[in-house]
Amino acid sequence: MTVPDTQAPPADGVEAHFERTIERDQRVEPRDWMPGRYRTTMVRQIAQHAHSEIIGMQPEGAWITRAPSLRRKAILLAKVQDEAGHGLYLYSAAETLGADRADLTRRLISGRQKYSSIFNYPTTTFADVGVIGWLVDGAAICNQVPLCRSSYGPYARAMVRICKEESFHQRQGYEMLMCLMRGTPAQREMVQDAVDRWWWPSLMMFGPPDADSTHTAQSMAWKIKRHTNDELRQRFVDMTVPQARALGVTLPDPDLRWNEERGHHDFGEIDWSELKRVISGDGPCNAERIEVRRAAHEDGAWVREAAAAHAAKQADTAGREGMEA
Ligand code: FAQ
Repeated sequence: MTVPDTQAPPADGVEAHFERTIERDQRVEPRDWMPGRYRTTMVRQIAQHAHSEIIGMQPEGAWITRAPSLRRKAILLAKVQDEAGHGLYLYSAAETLGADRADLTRRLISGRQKYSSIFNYPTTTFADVGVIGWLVDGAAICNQVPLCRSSYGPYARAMVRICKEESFHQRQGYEMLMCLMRGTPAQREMVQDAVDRWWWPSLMMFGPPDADSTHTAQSMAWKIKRHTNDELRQRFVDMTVPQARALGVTLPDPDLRWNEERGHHDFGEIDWSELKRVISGDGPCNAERIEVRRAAHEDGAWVREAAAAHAAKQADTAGREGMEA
């Protein structure tokens, strides 16, 4: 692991200062002392999040050349480009913790670091692009708005801008689906089919149930996470049901109903074995996603080499000018 966990033991009071920062809801900043496990946890979560944004460009990106109009193509290009931008903010946030970006990329393409399960499903029709905007960005917003108050400063700040853009993405997805639902019966069927395929994987984005979540308790204590996986999943269901009704689609869950007593929707059992399978590399598109990422990385080697050569030349020239002055 390249994450430096080798800081000298904290001088008296430094650990107490960290605890107080958390307790008072202040931000931990890159130069502050932090426990090695806090640093490792932050790098793990931020790197997985960055990888998700970058791999997440692929399912929708596959439709850029096949978008049904110039307007839809321009919107989709901008969205996919935003996702690349989110990945870059997040890799930069990971670097503030001492992580090395090249190393994170190696970990992703060698399967040693995870990315969100949701991006291992195929996009078989253009309606999938709308449903990703509505459900996947919708779930991402639910999960990420509380992360704007995460205890690690650079991550929390990156999340503010990311959430603004994700909200816009969610609206464009919903708008596209509205448009399709006002179209032909075949277009409405296409939307319903996409909803049927993406609903359950979207619920899995929030992670395993609380009882099986390895990191939630510690991440909540450190105020990295502000809500548990199940709390956020419930919030997403409650938020999405009325939107589905307005859209005129049926969510594929016969057990989904309002529970007056709880003040929430009840919903059916999630197939956790599917989430485990997809996380462990055996989803419908895992191999393809990694292969595409690996090829893009290898194809980009000349750009990295040229940029490094240019930087070295600039430094050399600046050094010589400095000596002559
Ligand atoms: N997929 O103990 P927990 C997006 C792993 S961005 C894969 O509950 P934690 C934007 C977890 O890492 C979507 N792995 O873990 C977009 C851990 O493994 P580890 C990404 C999963 O961290 C939209 C193990 O299982 N968002 O959509 C998943 O407390 C449209 C145990 O789990 C983020 O990354 C999963 N679904 O909670 C882009 C948000 N769930 O590391 C393009 C930030 C769990 O021990 C198009 N991350 N795992 O080997 C988080 O909020 C948290 O990390 C959770 C997981 C909630 C994802």
